Amino acid sequence: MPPTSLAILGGIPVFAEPRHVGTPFIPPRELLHASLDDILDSRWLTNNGPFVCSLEDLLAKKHGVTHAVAMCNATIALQLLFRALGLKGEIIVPSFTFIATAHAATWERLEPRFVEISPETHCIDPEAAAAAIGTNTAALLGVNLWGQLCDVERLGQIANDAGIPLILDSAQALGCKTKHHSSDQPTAGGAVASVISLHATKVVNSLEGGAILTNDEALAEELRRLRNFGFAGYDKVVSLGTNAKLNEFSAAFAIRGLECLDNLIHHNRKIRKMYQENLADLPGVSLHDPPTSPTENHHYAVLMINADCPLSRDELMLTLWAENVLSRRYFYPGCHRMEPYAGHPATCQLSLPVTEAVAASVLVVPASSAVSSQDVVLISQRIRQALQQNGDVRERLQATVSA
Ligand code: T4K
Repeated sequence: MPPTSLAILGGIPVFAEPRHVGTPFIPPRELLHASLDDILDSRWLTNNGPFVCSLEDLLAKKHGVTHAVAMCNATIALQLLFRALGLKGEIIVPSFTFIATAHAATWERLEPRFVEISPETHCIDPEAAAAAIGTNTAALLGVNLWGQLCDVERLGQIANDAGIPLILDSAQALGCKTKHHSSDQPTAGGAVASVISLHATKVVNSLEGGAILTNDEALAEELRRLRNFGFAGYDKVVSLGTNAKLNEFSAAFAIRGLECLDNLIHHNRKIRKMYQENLADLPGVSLHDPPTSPTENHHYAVLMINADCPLSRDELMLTLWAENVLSRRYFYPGCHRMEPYAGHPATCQLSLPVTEAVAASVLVVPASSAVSSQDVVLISQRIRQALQQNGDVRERLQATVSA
């Protein structure tokens, strides 16, 4: 059957309901209901309850570390980690990341020093990080973007040589493995700790949530105190803590999700492969698939739209939005181009050409458990059609802008 007209040109959107990049995974409802009954029966709702403890055990085993400290979200987890490590001064971070990475540091009065990424992986460029280390550098923060690991081995060497800790923002990287280990090891490369997110949009979620993974027992103990007002016993407060606890239902939700993780990753891999095959012959469109990335959670399907594409990245995005395909230009325009960093004297003149080029080319398309093979076929068809009818599409978009 010939495809119907593009929605931007007056046709009917290919989907009646929006298709998102990260629609949450909902574990089997009967299992969630059973967990909820257990929680209600026990009347233990939060404060390090049995589900939180089980989740921590599962996450620690899954990632090959001795401690997982559950938190209310990954942003606060990063903040508490910086605080527990007593960091002061600058922290080296890639600019191409979700803004929470930089904001968490700034909330803790650290100054993010933004550095370049590798164009192949989109993760922090280790040599750029090494070049940025100075006397005021407190830590090196690698971000495991798109569910893949950054070059943790090289970053670990650099941090070690400089005598500073390597920290990993693994918010997107739950379940990822290094090429050197058969078990999951996000703290590889000597990282002192790694922070995962369990936000609704992640491969497995706890509605809101996160966890810090570490092999450092003293650090884990301090993090447990910091997330609970600084309590070290019933009446004993030993430090300036806050409330960063995860509740029991969130923990149960994540446990049920983790039971499905292998299937989810299998599904994600299939979806990404389908995008790759369906879009292979289109000019200027490719799936980001770095060769250095042996195992991932494949949670994001990231298209690179370059100058050979008959439509710009933004034109293609708007065309897809009209189809109810809510593709995203993560992490445009880069943290250094967002406030408060863009207006900050230390950052306002900063030029990061690779970051800016990547941020101008990335288009993340719907993937994850809520996207079916048939969805990928339809989305790919619409992309193909949009490129074929690029003249009409551009004309319509320009008319919309000037109206
Ligand atoms: N570091 C990195 C590298 C990160 O990527 C993130 C988070 C963090 C740190 C901080 O972790 P958390 O503190 O959040 O634990 C989303 C997520 O909100 C954010 O967690 C994630 N990274 C980021 C990459 O994406 P937005 O604002 O772009 O999208 P959002 O939340 O509006 O959701 C995306 C789509 O999913 C929506 O368009 C609708 C759909 N959706 C969303 C929610 C929340 C649903 O269908 N149901 C839902 O419940 O940030």
